[in-house]
Amino acid sequence: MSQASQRLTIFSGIQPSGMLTLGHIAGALRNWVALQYDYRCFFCIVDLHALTVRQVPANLRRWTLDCAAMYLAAGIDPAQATIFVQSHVPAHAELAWVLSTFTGFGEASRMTQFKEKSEQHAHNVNVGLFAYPILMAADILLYQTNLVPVGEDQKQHLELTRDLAQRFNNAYSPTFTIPEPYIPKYGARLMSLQDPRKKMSKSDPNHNATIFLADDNDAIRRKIQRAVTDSGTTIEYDPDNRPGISNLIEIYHLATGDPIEQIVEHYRTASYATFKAAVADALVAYLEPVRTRFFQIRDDEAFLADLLVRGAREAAQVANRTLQKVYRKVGLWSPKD
Ligand code: ATP
Ligand code: LTN
Repeated sequence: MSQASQRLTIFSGIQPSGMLTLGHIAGALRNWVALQYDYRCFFCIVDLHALTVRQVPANLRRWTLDCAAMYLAAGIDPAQATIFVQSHVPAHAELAWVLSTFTGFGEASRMTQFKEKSEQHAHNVNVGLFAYPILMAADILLYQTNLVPVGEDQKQHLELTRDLAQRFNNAYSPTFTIPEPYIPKYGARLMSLQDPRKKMSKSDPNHNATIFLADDNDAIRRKIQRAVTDSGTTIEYDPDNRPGISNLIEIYHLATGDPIEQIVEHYRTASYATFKAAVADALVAYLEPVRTRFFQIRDDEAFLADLLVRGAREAAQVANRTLQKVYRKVGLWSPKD
């Protein structure tokens, strides 16, 4: 067996439903990059998931390529990892159908993301939004995934994925690897700069709430300077009681790699204005090279198309093997029977 095939597997994905944000680096991309040389990695652009919210077709197409370019700009090495678009590998939707027949209605109704998104999109609470975590389970289980690096909000979906895998394995015979979440200690939930009790999101209508990875230096500085904090006077890390300032400390940590304790020690008595200026400087220095690489890579659509076609081919080989096993176990007839 070659070394590559002995490595454990990682799967993760991001929806191409807007320009990616600092939250995606903090909760996902940074860890994908750190783990990519030790694992067999599949990094997916989950476009079918994005359909659960009504999309402008031209935007969805554009954001799909943006997303691929951003994976590379953030440091994913295409020689190591397989990068592909979910809808290019039909096995995802097919396994999701089978898994949906193993999912309880009540179980799916308890997903907090479904409850939140149904409130946000009250005019379009569609069945796809309800089935969203089942498609996510299919994404993960098709690749016999060991580890799923995600932000904190995805923990509950991972639990459902594990439950479904176990249920199927128990009903038939071992079929799926049971995946573990990989959630970072800091940056697992970067908060909105305008309302630090809410997650930073690419779809927030208030653009001042979110650092987009294509924001220029002026926009980054302006957004950090305007970030909502509290009326305290010390720089302390206390996410429950001081969420605004704690979020800025996490952003500083993300941008510099300095330990949280050291940052707090250094800035404890600084004014909020001084600390915000330091956060803005650090973030500009951190994001500028990512943005420059992004625009270079994004310019070459032929290269991106080639990468994604190859990625889908590689992914389909692995995915189809699992899907065929599942079809056989549940009793779907095939001419080979
Ligand atoms: P949106 O940003 O539009 O709310 P989303 O979070 O629902 O999107 P994706 O964009 O698909 O969904 O997120 C993909 C990955 O990025 C997930 O692992 C998620 O946990 C992580 N992520 C997204 N936003 C943040 C954030 N603010 N902090 C930490 N991780 C995040
Ligand atoms: N639901 C995730 C995106 C996602 C995902 C996945 C993440 C879809 N399929 C598989 C990890 C593994 C979200 O963050 N909204």
